[in-house]
Amino acid sequence: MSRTAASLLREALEEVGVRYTFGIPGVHNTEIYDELDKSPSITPVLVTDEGGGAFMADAVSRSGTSLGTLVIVPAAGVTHAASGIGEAFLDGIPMLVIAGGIRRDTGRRYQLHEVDQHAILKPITKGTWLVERHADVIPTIYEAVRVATSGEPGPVFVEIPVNLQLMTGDEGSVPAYPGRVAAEARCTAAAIDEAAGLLAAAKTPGIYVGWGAVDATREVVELAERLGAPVTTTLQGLSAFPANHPLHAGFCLGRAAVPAAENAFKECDCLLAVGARFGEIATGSYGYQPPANLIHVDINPAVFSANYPARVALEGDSAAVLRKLLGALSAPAEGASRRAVVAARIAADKASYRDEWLAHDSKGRVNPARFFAALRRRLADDATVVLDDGNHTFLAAELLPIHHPRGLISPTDFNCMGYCVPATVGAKLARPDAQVVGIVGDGAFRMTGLELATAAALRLGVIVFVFNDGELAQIAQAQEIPYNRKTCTVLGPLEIAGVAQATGAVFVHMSSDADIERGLEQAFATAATGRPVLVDVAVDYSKHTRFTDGIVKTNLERFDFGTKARLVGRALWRRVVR
Ligand SMILES: Cc1ncc(C[n+]2csc(CCOP(=O)(O)OP(=O)(O)O)c2C)c(N)n1
Ligand SMILES: [Mg+2]
Repeated sequence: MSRTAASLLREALEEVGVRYTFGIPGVHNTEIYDELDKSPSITPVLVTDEGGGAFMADAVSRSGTSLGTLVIVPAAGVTHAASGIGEAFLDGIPMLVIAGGIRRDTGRRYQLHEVDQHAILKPITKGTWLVERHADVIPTIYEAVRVATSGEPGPVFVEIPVNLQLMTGDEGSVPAYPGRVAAEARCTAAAIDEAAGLLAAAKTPGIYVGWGAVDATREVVELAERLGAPVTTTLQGLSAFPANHPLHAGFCLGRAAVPAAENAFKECDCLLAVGARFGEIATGSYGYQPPANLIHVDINPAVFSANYPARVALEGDSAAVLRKLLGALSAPAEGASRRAVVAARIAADKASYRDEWLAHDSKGRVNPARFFAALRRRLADDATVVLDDGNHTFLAAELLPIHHPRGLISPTDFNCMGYCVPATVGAKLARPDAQVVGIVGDGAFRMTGLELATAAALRLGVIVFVFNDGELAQIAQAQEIPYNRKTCTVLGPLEIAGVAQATGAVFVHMSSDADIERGLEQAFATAATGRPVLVDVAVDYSKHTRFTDGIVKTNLERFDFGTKARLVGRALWRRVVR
């Protein structure tokens, strides 16, 4: 049959199960948009900026309900979207990026949007394809989706030249969609036995989980309970273990961790890491040294021994590998007693850290611990919390317990500010019946806050809390000790109420602790009516997170004597001359 590439693309996207596409039409993709308009199962979403669109697609994928997909214009759409594509790439999130392409049939040069898009996207995608014939459209999309979703997931890019979209051509023999690649354990039985032996013999075993364990929560809980082992998480993996489980110690490892996690892992003699890469943020700037008995489970073998040597490396899907491990590991005799001791210590450490925060004088502003405690009481267990990048990220990581797998999403290793507001849109589209709240710094809010207009147009009842401290705090705090001045980290004024009015969001203000309950009540009640809510939170940032203090110390210590002396000397001198 003779069909346009746009119609073939629509068929492929429907087969793959795409629910939403994000982007902006242009002359190179209006044929695709016209096809999507006819689709019974796909809704094309008009975004404010393709960068926001990419964060929305990322959040759809992180929600786990369908594959986040972009349909954008070449060149300018691609470069705008690149921040979100990069985030998905470093965070291991599947994403299908489709852009129109210039005409390949005219021989003309200097066409509109004529750049090598593949060269731009190569370092931040798992693969790129240029479709050259109508018959290749469907097989190319199926192959791109296979690559995006298998192994460690990531974004893929397909360019469809506009001449193929406009004109018909032979569709060839259309293959059936093969479906998702089955998750499996690729490790040997001997390696499983070795790991089970190490865990059974350990006196103080511990478990460290990342985003790669987010679909293996049941297995991790079973293992932790059997071993009586504490569980700590990476930033991206905060939701991979329920924070209301007694063995949940908290965020991070080492001195950048919350006290419960730092203490629970201080004497760990065998660490089981699942779906985590020991990256910079997840280790508090490499401030933690794992024990020699490190068992590392990951679907991507490249992560093994990249930063710390693994005694046993178990390749494969986390849940599949852990099921094998559970099969080989009988409960150690001391498991139950250890469990009680570990849980009691965690409970005591969590309570004293919380009390330390609640006792902190926020001088009339909103105390972060009080805010998060009140927010937690309003959230259902299966709510989605979306973070951005900044001090608020680590406050949430330390003070807001997450109860549900995929219940917290954050831009982690690409670390791209501007993620939160658009990602709340994507998360709410993906799970319309769930509560979706975003927490964003006032700096990051300026970057993509106008996507609230997209939320309003779609009648999405999301709540965005802006932590309004007037600074780029995460960096300003790191400037305090070495520089004793805040160069380019103090923000000019922004009337957040005006942004709410301009975008069609309902505005709520919280200026002190006294406003928290009333503000939350109003925000949740309004969001339930299908309107976005923008909450201006006059947050108090005068108390640092454990994470910030931990990484500052770790990094200062690591400098050689000469550098340390120069930095300390400069800081002291500035204190004198000020
Ligand atoms: C696109 C981008 N630009 C700059 C940074 C560096 N950076 C990391 S955190 C941060 C501060 C963010 O400020 P804000 O959004 O106000 O959050 P806060 O730290 O105040 O909670 C900055 C500038 C980044 N991660 N991403
Ligand atoms: Mg700020």
